Amino acid sequence: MSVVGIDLGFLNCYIAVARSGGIETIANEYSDRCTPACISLGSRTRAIGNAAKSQIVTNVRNTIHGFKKLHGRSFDDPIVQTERIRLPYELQKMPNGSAGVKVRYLEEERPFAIEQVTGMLLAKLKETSENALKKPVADCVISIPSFFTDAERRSVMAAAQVAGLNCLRLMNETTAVALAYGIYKQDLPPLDEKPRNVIFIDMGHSAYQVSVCAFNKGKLKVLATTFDPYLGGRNFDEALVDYFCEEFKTKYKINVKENSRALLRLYQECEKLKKLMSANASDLPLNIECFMNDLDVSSKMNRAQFEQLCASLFTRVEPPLKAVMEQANLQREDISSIEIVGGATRIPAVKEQITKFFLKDISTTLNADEAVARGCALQCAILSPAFKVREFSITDLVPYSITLRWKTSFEDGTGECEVFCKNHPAPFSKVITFHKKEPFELEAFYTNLHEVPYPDPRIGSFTIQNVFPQSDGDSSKVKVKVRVNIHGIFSVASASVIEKQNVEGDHSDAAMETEASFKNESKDDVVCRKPISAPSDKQDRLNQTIKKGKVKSIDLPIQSSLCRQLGQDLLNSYIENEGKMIMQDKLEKERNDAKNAVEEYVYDFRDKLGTVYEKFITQEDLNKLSAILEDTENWLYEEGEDQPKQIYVDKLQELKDERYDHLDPAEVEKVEKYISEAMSWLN
Ligand code: ATP
Ligand code: K
Ligand code: MG
Repeated sequence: MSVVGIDLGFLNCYIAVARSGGIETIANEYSDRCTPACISLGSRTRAIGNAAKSQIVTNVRNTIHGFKKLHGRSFDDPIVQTERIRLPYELQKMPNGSAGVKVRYLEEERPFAIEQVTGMLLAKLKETSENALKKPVADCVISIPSFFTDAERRSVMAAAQVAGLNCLRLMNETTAVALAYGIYKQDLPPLDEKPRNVIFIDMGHSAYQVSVCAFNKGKLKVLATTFDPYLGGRNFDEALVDYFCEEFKTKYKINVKENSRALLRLYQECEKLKKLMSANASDLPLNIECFMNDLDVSSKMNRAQFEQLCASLFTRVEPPLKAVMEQANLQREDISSIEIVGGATRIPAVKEQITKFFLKDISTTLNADEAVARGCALQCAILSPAFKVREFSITDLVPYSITLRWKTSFEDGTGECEVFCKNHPAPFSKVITFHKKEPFELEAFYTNLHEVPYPDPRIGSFTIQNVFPQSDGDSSKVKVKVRVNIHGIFSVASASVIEKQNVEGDHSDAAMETEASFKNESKDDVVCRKPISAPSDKQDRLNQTIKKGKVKSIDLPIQSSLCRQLGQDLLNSYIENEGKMIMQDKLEKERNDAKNAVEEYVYDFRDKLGTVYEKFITQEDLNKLSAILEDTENWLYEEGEDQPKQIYVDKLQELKDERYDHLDPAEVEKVEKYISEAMSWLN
């Protein structure tokens, strides 16, 4: 059992793990705790994370980044089309209509679905955590924005599967932060007292999220969440880029936007400048050498100018703050603390907007970069039976209200029922009772599309099968369980028919058909120590019969058709392909290592010939060996530049054999022993 939390950021990913009793954020092979959400495809191998980031400017069209918003969307989705304009690599419509990327990989033009792209990134993060924990990792908790719809959530779940991860929970980013804040707090009010209300604010690279949570001893409840899904650090970068592009047009007569490489460099420099301006209000320089047409460009900016330039962006900070207070029905004085995380909250003007609204100082006690990952790892620890952690109950919420619609047999009408209102506690199950004589279909959709940052209200349709009239011709009473699960995903989880054993039926049942009555079943799985598996169709198809006095309940099969759902076959092919690519990367790495070994041997041997071997080698042997080394070196740059691994392995062996052919093995051994002892002494 592994305990791993992953902050899957638009720009930056972080991993936290449970190790030696505590939660810690871990570093990758570059000793960096931040892994860039970036993948670079090459002719032989993939680079993921830091290695890929350095290729953004050099391998422009095959380096993928900024893809978090493509999940669960069709290629024609307006958001996908907006993102597409910004991206320096090509997007492509996949055969199922969803958005994918088109890049060159292994000397071939290749499409990758978004689940594959995020799958690659997650596989890298998995590997990093395996290296840190020194054991295989599967179980984890992954963060997502609280505003993600079902299609987006399911797409991230699929990506986790592609990476070989078992995601125990998709956790809303601000909820993860709330858990990281609350779990160690010793002074939370007792259960029977007024809770402590805390505001959590996360502004990352691509989005801005706010939530308000109520804390009591051992529990947290999310009261409301609000967001601007299109406001983040990148908008400020864009404002700077636009400004300098205009300036350079007149100053240098260059059109930066026509040159994707120059544009990417300008983005990088503007991001740096933006960060510097957070710490420094005076004029700061922007210098880029050999920018375009061998031209060096330079300019400057100060914080006041920046704030003026981004004035319209800063006005977007307040509305979600106002909305969250309204939704939770709270006043400023009800708020104990305001906690901010996410890189872009470091911008002074963003902080000012928040302080101005709450008339209160903001707290920066949480680690702005790592709190999301830490919260996810804590949640993973709570869910893991193998790990002992303080009991802490987390109640999240349903971000958008959900309605069910079905056909009624009367006047060709339709019935409708809002099953979850906005901000309803989640995870949660409810049972709705229908009176039906035949199989029926339930359509689930978002009630108020204008609240949802997604173009399609449909969630999915669910057909309740095997429904027949009672033996007396009456409608059957069908109980349908709907739920929003631990990932925040809606489903019709199960259905059963109540069969009357005696015939003295209630004849008014038929008249009730249009009305579905429902009851709240349970706030299920809020504190759970076992991973909850999503309800499988197989389970639903088990026609289990439970005899209960005079009635028996028979489970009914449900056929679900979810919007933008990845089919199992496609998912399997992605899983298989990821395995192949991992193998290809591994083979390529081994090949490279074998080649490097030859190169190193040549240098090391030459070095020793001139020093330690000199005393016991004849001039003739020395000349021969030097020639061999020179030949090998030349070979490495020419014919041997690009050979299969075995060729290098053989080459290395040849060199080793030559050494013993021309040198006294006993002497060589003595020298090697002496060197290794000296090295260990130095260490
Ligand atoms: P998202 O949450 O949207 O998925 P993310 O989690 O990858 O994105 P973060 O790592 O929280 O994003 O934040 C990255 C953003 O914060 C970048 O735009 C970066 O430039 C910005 N940022 C980081 N440090 C500073 C700073 N000192 N001043 C201004 N901006 C900063
Ligand atoms: K992040
Ligand atoms: Mg983030």
